[in-house]
This record gives sequence, structure tokens and C-alpha cells, in this order.
Amino acid sequence: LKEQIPATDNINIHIEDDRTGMTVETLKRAFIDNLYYIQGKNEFLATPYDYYVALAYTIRDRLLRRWIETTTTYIQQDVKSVYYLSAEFLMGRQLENNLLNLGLEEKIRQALSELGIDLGQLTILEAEPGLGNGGLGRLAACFLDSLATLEIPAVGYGIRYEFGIFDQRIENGVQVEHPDKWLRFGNPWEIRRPELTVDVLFGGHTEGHQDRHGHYRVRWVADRKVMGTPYDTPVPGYNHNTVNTLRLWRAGASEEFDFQVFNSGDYAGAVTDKISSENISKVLYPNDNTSQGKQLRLEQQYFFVSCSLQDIIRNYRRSHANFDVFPEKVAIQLNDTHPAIGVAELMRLLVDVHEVGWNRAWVITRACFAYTNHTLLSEALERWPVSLFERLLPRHLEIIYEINHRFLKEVRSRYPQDPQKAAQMSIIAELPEKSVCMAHLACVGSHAINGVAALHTELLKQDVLQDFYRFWPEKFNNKTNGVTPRRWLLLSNPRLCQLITSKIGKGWVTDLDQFRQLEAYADDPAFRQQWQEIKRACKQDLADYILLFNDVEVDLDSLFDVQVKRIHEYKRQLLMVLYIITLYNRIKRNPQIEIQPRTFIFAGKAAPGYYLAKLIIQLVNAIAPVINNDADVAGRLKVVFLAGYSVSLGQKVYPAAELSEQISTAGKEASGTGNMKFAMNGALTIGTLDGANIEIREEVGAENFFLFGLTAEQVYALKAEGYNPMTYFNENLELQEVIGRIAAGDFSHGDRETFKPLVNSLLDLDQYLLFADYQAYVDCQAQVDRAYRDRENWTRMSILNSARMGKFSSDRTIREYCKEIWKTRPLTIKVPDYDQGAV
Ligand code: GPQ
Repeated sequence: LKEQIPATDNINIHIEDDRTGMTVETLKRAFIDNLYYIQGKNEFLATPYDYYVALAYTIRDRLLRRWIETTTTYIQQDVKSVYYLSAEFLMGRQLENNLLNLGLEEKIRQALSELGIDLGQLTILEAEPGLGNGGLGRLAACFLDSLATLEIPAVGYGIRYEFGIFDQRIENGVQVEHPDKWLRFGNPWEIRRPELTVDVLFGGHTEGHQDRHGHYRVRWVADRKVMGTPYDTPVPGYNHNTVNTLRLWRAGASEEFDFQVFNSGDYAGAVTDKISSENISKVLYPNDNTSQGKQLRLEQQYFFVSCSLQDIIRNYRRSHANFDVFPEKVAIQLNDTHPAIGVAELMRLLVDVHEVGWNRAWVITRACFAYTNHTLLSEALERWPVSLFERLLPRHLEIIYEINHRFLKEVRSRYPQDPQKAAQMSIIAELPEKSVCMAHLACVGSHAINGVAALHTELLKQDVLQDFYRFWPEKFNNKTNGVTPRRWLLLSNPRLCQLITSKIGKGWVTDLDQFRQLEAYADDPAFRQQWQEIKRACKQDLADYILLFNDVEVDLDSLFDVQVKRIHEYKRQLLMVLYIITLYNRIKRNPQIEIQPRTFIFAGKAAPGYYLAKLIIQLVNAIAPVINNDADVAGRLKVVFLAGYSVSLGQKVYPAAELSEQISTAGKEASGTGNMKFAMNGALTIGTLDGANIEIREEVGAENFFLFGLTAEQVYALKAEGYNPMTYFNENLELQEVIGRIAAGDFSHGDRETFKPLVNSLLDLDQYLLFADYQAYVDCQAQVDRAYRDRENWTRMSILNSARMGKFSSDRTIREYCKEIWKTRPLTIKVPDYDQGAV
């Protein structure tokens, strides 16, 4: 199976028929052919989903020539590649994106319509691959899009979870998690590659032995073997021939291993073993910004990292007999610490398996790896008990001890007067339990360490990783996040893109700095009116969705005020709720009060074990019917919680938003990326000086951004002097009234217990300083109201926001990674002329 037939001139692949043709006629024929021969249906038997699959294969066929050509060229030219290791990839739906990047959308639309089928009705049938939690996973997906579009050789490596992020439903006002069976009807985009299966070992013990040269070596005698099989998904660049690969690993039982157990007569045991192996890629852990600390999670991490590194080495060895130029061909990015075990695994593969000496292996390892940190929250820091490591990965523990031993020797010699330093910087933490600190392993094993926004990187240097910064200042660098304009503008907001393109041409799609040219239209009344009309049309679309799914009618003249993101205390969805109740109280006090009508839209999932986050969802869903149906409110305020936030839902929400809520406690949100998607689509931001908000405000101009709240520095100072929420509470009558209403059970049918934990979390501790920022937030919202009343000026600000978002294209981010960390260069892929088709 694994042997290759030598290349021969007799096999001359020259396919130019229904599989690749780009005319409307060939597309129609191909679609019908796929319906018949893949789905086994004719127009009489076919369901809409059959049509979707037939279409997906029609598109995939047209990607294959480019995909194969890309892979072949990379090997033949022995290029340096980026290997992006990530436990999460939140890709979003593939069909619409692939159509767009191939430039086939219009022809397909026409081909289908000639067959009496509406493209839009098929694309929504695709199950979204939700293989991530939130920002971190979506960033990985945006990066793959930019890498392919910039023609950079790259592979995304991760796990093919059988169940992605749970499906959220709201039942009786609370979040209920349902399993995400995204593979139930198959997945036309992936290609399974059984011939590239690799073994991954677990457990057992290590023993010393002499190799054939008489050198002392260590052998890992494992007691469990799992197989990893890759499933490849094409990642096409926009308007280029480059099609990179997302390679996701699925765990399966090792056949030989089963066989032994079968022969020993323990049939049930063998079956159980098979199941436990398959469990490794069964489900995505639904935690965002927190470490669950479960053994299975460490098994997942090691599983996909070991598979990927073996794959990288195998690929390298096609063209190289030794490891001399490995770092010149391989750049490995660690997406947070989830794949940080890779540092020890590459050392093991080099030293134990490929018999490279320790020192050389260490130089190679450090030259390959780079580490991105995505959070400052201490609960997210991954630490694995040494006892667990010993049981699961005994050889890696030895290697980590050796790395640590050598590293701490350097530390001690640098700081002879400060014996504490070695303890602080050690990869092994002693308290509260002896454990392996993955962030330290990642720092020691990488040549570059970056944060994801300027403030975040500064705080890493001054705070969480300050010892490492002082030790290796040259390793630290900032890479402010970005998002892909292909999905977050072109795909999500076609109306706006059409208007923009009609004025400034299409170059912006791959060069978002060109959006600056829109500044010239900010004062053009006709352009402003078109801009407004488009926003209104997007609001109408979202209003239709809200009516359908929430049975709530919203006013198109109201201000669409949106907070969509994971539910987390630090992101302060609760602060927005306090503001909404403030407005409600004002109306109840004086029903005649003049008030700017607003539609408050929330969406986001809470980790199933995160009690307070789930209670916040419950509170939003509790205030909604009370406010929405109150006669005094008279429809002026509406509150909506959209269930099941996802990439696809985001694509509907961002274009319709007018106000983007980015209100985290300063110093807590590493970057944020939703903030960028909103602003690109013309929403104004109300936000704190946190994460990328700071840089967004710098770009769009302070006069086009609603700023409020304490700075990160003020937050630290306030906490240092002993923050007491009651000082703010006692002085603020409106705040007392708001808390009083929640506590009195006004939103829980008089029950005072339901929301008590939330109320108490604020009154007792208020870890995220909601009370400290409350008045500033309410005042800032009043400014928003005033600004919104001048609709012409609001539109002007909205245009300027979009116009100045060029910096936040992930293309810019990826260019910086390439130049400063990966040292990789673009490579243009050629395909035969007859195959250029739409591109
Ligand atoms: N982020 Cl550590 C996640 O989405 N999940 C995580 O587990 C961690 C970070 C986010 C972070 O909260 C955002 O501020 C960033 O914009 C995003 O990563 C991408 O860097």
C-alpha cells in the first residue's frame, strides 16, 4: 500500500473534460453526472442535500488539478513550508468560500438556475465544521486563507474531531448542549489518506540500550499504540492556483495490536481497546480560555502533534538524507500551548528515532518552533501533573527534565545572585502540585514568542513572561491579529462589496489598504445614502432571521447594538445587561421619556461547566421577554439572544450591526477579532482600551470610536490598592436600582434565588470591575445615542471605520509572520493553460 510505482511517461494525466471544464454547459453536465454517479440519484429521486453534494463534488473536481499541482510543486522545488499546529480550526462552510476563491460563483449560479435550482438554498445545507471554540480557532482558519492567497507553502495540522463544538439550544431560557454530528451525512471536502497513517505510542516505560555504533540510547517501550490517519481538505487561495492543505488526524485502533489481544481470547477487551483509541479524536473540548486538565485532552494534544511531526519528517526525508537543512525547510508555529508537547516530541524523534546527537537536535528544534500566546488569563495556562506525564509519556518527561536541566544551568549562571530565578523559570512547577508548565516549555523550545496585539505583547513582556523576556528579549515580538476580507467582507456582505468595488475597483480583496480610497466618499451624499440603504438591507435580513428563530419583531429604525462572542465574565456581557436594565428602569420611572430605540443582540456559547457564564445567558434570556413585551417600553427596546453562534451566523450578524460591543476589562482580552469584522462592515465600536481595540481606535481615529473605562494600568493599580465594588455601588443610585431589580426577581417571576450567584459575584468581589466601569459605560452609551441621532454624520463615521481597517486584514498579519518569524517566501503555482478557467 505504501510503496510507490515509479513515475512513468506512459501515465500522462491530461484531463480537460467534465471534471475541469469551467463553462456553464460543462458545469451543468458535471453537476448532473455527480448527482447520478456519486449520489446515485436522478432529478426524480434527489433531495436538496443530494444536490448540495453533487455541487460540492463539482467544485472539488475543479480544485483538484490546482491542489495536486501545488503539492507536487512544493515537493519538486523542495520549498520551505509553514506548518501551523492548532488544536482548533474553525473553517466555516466550505462551498461558498471555494466558489468565491475559484471565481466560479456567477457561472455556478447561472448553471444551477438553468436547472431550476437556487444556489443560496444549497449552500446553507452544508453542515458547518465547528472544529474550534472561538477566536483562536477562527484565527487559524483566517491564517490558512491568507497563507494560500499569499501563495505561501503551508499546511494546517489539527484533529478531525468527530464531534465539533456542541450545538447550543435555548430551552426554557437556559443553554442546553446538543452533540454536533457534523459528519452524519459525510463530508465531500475531505480526502482520506490511509496510506499516510502513522503510529502514536502511549504509556509503558523507557530503557537504555547500545545502538549499532555502541552509543548509549534510550528506547521507549510503550504499552499502547494508536493509529493516526490523515484527512485532507483543500485550502484554495483567492484568485490564485495555490491550493494548500488542511490535514486533520483521526485516531483509530492499531490493527496489529488488536490482533494480539484477539488471539489471546479477550474479544471484549480488544473491542474496548479499539473504542478507547477512537476516543482520542472523538470530541472537541468546549473550553475557551481555560484549561480543563483532563488526561484525554493531553492524549489529543500528543496524538495530533506526534502524527504531524512524523508527517513533516517523512516529507522532508523525501529530499534529504540528513537533518542538516531541516530548519531551512520547516517552520512550525504553535497555536498557543496546546501543541507545545511538540518540542519534546521533535527532540525524541530526532534523538531516539533518527539518532541525531542531543545538541544538534536541540539547535534544530529551537530553530523550527515558534510560539504564539493567546491569553493572559491564569486559568488558561496549561500545566500537566508530572504523575500524569509519567504514566502517559514517560520518555517525554525524561526529555523535558533534560531540557530543563540544561536550561536552568544557563539561568543560574546568568543570575548567580538570585537562586529564586531558576525556580520561577523552571519548566517544572513544584506548587500546588509538581507539574509541567507548557508555556515555559514553549518559550524554551522556540526561537520566537509573540502576542496577538500590541498591548497584549507588552503585558506578556512585563507580566506573565517577564522572566523569559529579560532572559531572551530578542525572541519576543508582536503580531497583531487580522481577519480575512474574503470571508468577512466578500462572502458575508456582497452588497457592500459591490458598492465599494464600483468606486475603487476590486484590488482591495487582496490589498485591504486600498479601502483608504473610500475616505474620499465619506462626504459624498449619494454614496452615504447607498451605504445607509445597504446597512438597512442587511438589518432587514437579520430581522427576518430573528423573527424566524426568536419570534421577535424588531424595528429597522432602531440602533442594532451587538455583542457576539464566547460568554465569559471577563468579556462582560453582564455589563451590557446592566445598561439595558438601566434604560428599562428609566422608562418604567417615566414612560414618556425620550429614548433612542435600540435592538440589543447577543449570541455566544458558554463552556458547559462554566456556571456563571451559563447564568449570564439565562439572564439575557430572562430580561428579553420582560422588556420586549412591556407596554411602557412600547417596542422601543428589544433584546434578542441568538442561539448557536457560529461562523455562519457571524456572517449574517456583522453586516447588520451598527454598534459593536468590545467591552472587556482592560488587560484581559488578548486581541479580539470580532472587533475587526464589525468595523470592516461599518459598525462603530464602543469599547475599552483593551487588545486590538487600541489599534483599531488608532487607525479609525479617536473621534470615530466610543471609548470608555479604566485602562489596564488603572485596573492593576485599583486592584493593588484593594478594589471594593461597594464603594461604587453605594454612590450610584441607578446601579443600585438595576441590581435591586435582578435581586428582587423581577426577571425570574419573583424568584430571588435564580440570579443570586450573579448578583453576589458582583457585590462580593466583582473580579472584572463592572461596577468600576458602569457609569463611564452608561455615559458613553449616551454619547452613542447623540451620535446616532445625526444619521448623516453616523454614516460618515461608519464609512471612515471601514475605510481605515486595512491594517486588520490577516494578509498583513501573515506577511509579518513570514518575514519576521518563518522566513518563507511566496511561490506561484502554474497549471496548464486549458485549466486556467475562471481564474
Ligand atoms: N483565545 Cl487562550 C481563544 O479564543 N481561546 C483560547 O483558548 C485562548 C485565546 C482568543 C483570545 O481570547 C482573543 O483575544 C484572541 O483574539 C484570539 O484568541 C486569537 O488570538
